[in-house]
Amino acid sequence: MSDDKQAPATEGEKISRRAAIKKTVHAGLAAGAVASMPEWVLPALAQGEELVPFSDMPEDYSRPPARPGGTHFLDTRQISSDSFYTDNEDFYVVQHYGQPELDLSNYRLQITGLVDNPREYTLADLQSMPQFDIDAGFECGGNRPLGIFQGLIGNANWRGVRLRDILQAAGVQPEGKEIVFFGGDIGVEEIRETEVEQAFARSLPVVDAMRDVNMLALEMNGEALPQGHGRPVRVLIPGFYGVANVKWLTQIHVQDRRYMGRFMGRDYVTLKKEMVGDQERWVENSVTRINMKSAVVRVSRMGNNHTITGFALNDGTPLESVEVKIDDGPWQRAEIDSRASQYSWKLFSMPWNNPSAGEHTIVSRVTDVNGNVQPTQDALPEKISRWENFGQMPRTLVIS
Ligand SMILES: Nc1nc2c(c(=O)[nH]1)N[C@H]1C(S)=C(S)[C@@H](COP(=O)(O)O)O[C@H]1N2
Ligand SMILES: [Mo]
Repeated sequence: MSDDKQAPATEGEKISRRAAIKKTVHAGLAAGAVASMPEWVLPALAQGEELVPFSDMPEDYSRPPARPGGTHFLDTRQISSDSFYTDNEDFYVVQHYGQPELDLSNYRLQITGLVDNPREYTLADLQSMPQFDIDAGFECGGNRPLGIFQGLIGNANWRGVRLRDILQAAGVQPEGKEIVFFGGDIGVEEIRETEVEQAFARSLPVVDAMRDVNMLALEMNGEALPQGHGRPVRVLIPGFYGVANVKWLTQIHVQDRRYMGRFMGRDYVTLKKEMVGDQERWVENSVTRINMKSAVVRVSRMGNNHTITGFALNDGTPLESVEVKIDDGPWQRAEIDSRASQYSWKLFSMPWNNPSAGEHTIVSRVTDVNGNVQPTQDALPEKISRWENFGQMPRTLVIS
């Protein structure tokens, strides 16, 4: 998957990669599904396939298309075996200070701080370096069932430069402990009754930053990174919540202490009860690695054969199983889509034949190879935070 040290793609190779990825993205669109409706109102359906509505979802639930400069949620009923790669136009969009338009011809990525060789890269410099690609899915740390049905999630094929190559070329000095990534988006924060300009920024300890899967991404699903997703360069830290993936990257700074900006130190911080040694304490932690989760997002039918579909996502720890439970029945193993890889989302599906009429509750749970099982909502650690919602999420529907 991560084709090491490959030469930059030729234009021809780029076009065929793009075509191959697009083909899998669009294969599931039924021709003229419901002619009078805009395409985004209803999820893609195969010939003869019908969506079974969830009764926990408003009947007219829909997500408008992504608007320039705005935010966007995926309608997770769109997630089917045909949408392993989320369309660039439909991949969720979140940012906190608006979307800066960087001038590509004058773009510079600065490497500063505790390094032997501070330097700047133009876009052409980055494009001429060895590239690799990786399938990675991620969600916003604020993703949740309530109201948005897990819509802050997506999965894509990313291509770019290995972050480690950049850090090694810079020569991180022994005192360098923390790598800070600054975006070109600037907001005004009120800190102690003082208004100060702040760039969006996140940081990683050097050991985390040096993982070989970390990327400065230039392409998403075979296309130049779209404006809303950080054009021309974003950070991609596979296995971490979306907040780690700094868009519109302009500076990488190495320092000898923790970075304490809003999105590391105050926001995207979870307060939860934890054992610290033998003491139970309330602990605040920055949102980092994705907590293992799964959710059912779609039930469809062809005649009386139903299919339950969902996703699992985690920090890259290999999974043992995804199971689905219908009402008070047994946990049944679902099939995990064969395109799943370590950091991609894992789509799962399970046939549900001849269900009885009436209301049903469906829930999934994922288990990793270390025996960790996705907990029910009730079994989650006590937490005061809107971040990191990974408990089991039952869905309800009515079979008529
Ligand atoms: N520069 C910058 N990068 C950012 C953000 C931001 O506000 N500014 N938001 C982060 C958050 S909170 C998320 S969830 C992801 C969303 O990435 P996407 O819009 O490509 O899905 O971007 C991250 N990167
Ligand atoms: Mo986020």
